[in-house]
Amino acid sequence: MKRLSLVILLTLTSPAMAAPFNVTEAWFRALPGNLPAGGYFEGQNTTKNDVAILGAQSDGCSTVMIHKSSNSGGLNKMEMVDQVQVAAGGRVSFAPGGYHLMCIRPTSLMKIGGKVPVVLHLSDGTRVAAAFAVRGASGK
Ligand SMILES: [Cu+2]
Repeated sequence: MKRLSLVILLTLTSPAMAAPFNVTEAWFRALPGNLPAGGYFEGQNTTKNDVAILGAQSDGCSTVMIHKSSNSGGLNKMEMVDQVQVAAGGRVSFAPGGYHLMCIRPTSLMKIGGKVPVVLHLSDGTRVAAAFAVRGASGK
């Protein structure tokens, strides 16, 4: 009986549950003029279910698309992606040279040194909000 109450106590005092989908190291690469800004982050699916990232929206962009960069035969190309699967307990990396958010026609919110809010749309209906730091062309 004593052991049981100890277990209950430990459960009650465990740290707050992590968000079902964690977004960290989020940033945009802002380019001069109205050029599209690439958005990068590390995502972690902490649930026991597979999910997919279906899209995103941001007040910092007229439109946000999901792109994937690749290099074949020395040729860099970029294509639109419908969704990005993230397995249960898995991670996904949006990084230069691979998956990225493409912020089309950035708004005046996209200022180097500032932050831009982004909402990711997941296949389970979840909306994940994250603040993306705005960096310059060098990624700094
Ligand atoms: Cu792109």
